[in-house]
Amino acid sequence: MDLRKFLLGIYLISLIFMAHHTAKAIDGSGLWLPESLSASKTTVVGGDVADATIRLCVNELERFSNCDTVELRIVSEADIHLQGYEVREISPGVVEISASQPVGLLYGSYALLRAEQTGASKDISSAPKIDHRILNHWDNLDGTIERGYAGHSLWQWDELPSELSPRYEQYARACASVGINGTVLNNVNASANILSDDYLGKVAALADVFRPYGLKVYLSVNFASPMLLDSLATADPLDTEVALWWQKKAKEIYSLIPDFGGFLVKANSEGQPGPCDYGRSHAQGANMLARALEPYDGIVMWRAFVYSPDDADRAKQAYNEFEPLDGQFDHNVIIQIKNGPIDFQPREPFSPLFGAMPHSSQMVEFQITQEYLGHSNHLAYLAPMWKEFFDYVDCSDHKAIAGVANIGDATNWTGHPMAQSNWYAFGRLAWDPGLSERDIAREWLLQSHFFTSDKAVDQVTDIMIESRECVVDYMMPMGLHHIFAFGHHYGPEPWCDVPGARADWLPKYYHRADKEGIGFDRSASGSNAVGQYPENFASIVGSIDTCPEKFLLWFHHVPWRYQISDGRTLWEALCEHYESGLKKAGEMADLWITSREYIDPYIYADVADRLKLQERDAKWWHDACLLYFKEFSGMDFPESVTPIDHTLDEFEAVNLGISNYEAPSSSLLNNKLPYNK
Ligand code: BDP
Repeated sequence: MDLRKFLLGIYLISLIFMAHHTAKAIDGSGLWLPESLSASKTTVVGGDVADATIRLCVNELERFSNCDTVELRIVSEADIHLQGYEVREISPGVVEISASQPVGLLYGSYALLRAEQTGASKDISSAPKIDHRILNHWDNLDGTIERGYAGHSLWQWDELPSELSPRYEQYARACASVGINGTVLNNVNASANILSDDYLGKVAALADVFRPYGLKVYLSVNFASPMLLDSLATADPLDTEVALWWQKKAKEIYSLIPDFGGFLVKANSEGQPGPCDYGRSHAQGANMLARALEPYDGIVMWRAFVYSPDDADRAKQAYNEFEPLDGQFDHNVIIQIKNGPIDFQPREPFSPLFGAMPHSSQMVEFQITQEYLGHSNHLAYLAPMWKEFFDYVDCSDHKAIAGVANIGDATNWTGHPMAQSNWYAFGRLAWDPGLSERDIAREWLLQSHFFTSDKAVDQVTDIMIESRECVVDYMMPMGLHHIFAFGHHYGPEPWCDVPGARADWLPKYYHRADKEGIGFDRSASGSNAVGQYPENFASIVGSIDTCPEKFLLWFHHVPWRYQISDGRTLWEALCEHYESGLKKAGEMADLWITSREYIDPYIYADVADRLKLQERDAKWWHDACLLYFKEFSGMDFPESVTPIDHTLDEFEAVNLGISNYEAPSSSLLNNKLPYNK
């Protein structure tokens, strides 16, 4: 061949390769997964080379590890915990990974790749602290995602089962790389259709893609499915026909998906059907389903997110309803409890149900999607929030843990590029709640393809670590909660009144601002929600004088002139928190700018724009809330407060008019907010 043509060919191929490589590096589609190819040789020792999971290990290691040789070894269960692994560098360039199951080898392989990418030691021995580490997708069958801010659902129901998007496998790979081993595919506000023959075939196709990655499929089910799908007269859990219907359904599911994980159920909550419709208890409902799944080792995750409009304090209701049922649940039922007693607020104390049902299995549900933390517009690294929960609640005897996913079909998966870190951190903490939020942030930063130099790592780690407290400060400091705009939960509306709406869906129910003070009195002389907590916690938060500032307005109605321990009045302290949130949001944006040279230009620009928007939203929260609360406090702003150039009326007139599955665009916000006008 003509040498010039040959060289031109090579040149073109390398251009294509570079373009491809660069494109992947900047659009966020590659997540934290390794991308640079290497040429290691992998030897399989003592494992079944035909096993699909072992084949995956070989494939990942041969493509991405920089070791000369990696030996994979299956050992006995007595030596290594079921899903655990041991990685040992036995001589320079030669690493051995041992596990008792193929999936352990897979986790060990990803641990080795992680160590290589982050420069950590290659001698690692690890086993998950919690068996089932599950993502909950609130995806509807029409492709929308409830509280999803990264586009539409990943699941292309119209194309399944015949067409399989390559993203399904990439999703499973990302999950497995951080140890996530379960996924609930559909919204807890479940359509009964997910259990139709048609949809089960589609679900089975996804399960087939996920299986080699150790990722089990679960489904959210509608408790009234027997009525909705097959016109049974009732869904009463004690009705024999109903129980039989579920048994047959379970048999059908397991014939298609032999390793199906089980059901997630939202019952008698926010209008969903459930056993209480027939005068039966949550335990009777859950057990009926659990017995249908029992022969196949399936589990039921039964949510404790229940509250009714007429009870005095919503924060007490899950406990009131579930604690008396302790001991009545079958062994394969796990009570799935949100981390806090209300609803995924930027800060809540832990739910008092944890630890209060010693004879029942419990699991925590976190929300990774930022329904209440600025959607995909705001940077909020959530590991510090989850660690705060683990500081109070010991999950070591929990069998499972769930996180409501922030994943959609957006090119970068999570909308905000930095929100990938929350998917990552959820997986890492689900594996080991003892890991530190800072270490996880650094790990993610070093593996994400956004940063062109390790120099960015320190600065951006600081941004991440501060970010959640920053959001708390500019939105709802000192224990304030749920003062969001109605419906979409973006932006402030402490004044919100919706005629006919349930009181417990409105901010005034929660902040209770009046001429005397602000906050919800949950002390012994108030709703006595503190009485549901263990004595060592209750005695501290129960008194206005010892309650930590971060929970003060959660547990107490505090007079505006109340002296906080350092001599400031409550009003001054509240103003300072809003001010500090605003300041921190500005600092995050500035720090990002100073890291510019170490950040991929596309990601740099995208995040810089979002940080600017976040800073303006922080000003919006600051201005609107301070003006509103000032009407009650009747006190002036301290001098430190950044001037507010707009009136409360202008903020009250803001109406974004968006649904519960979109983040407002910056042009919508520019248009609706009083700034720039
Ligand atoms: C709330 C959401 C709502 C969910 C509900 C739940 O606003 O969309 O359906 O929780 O968890 O946070 O069931």
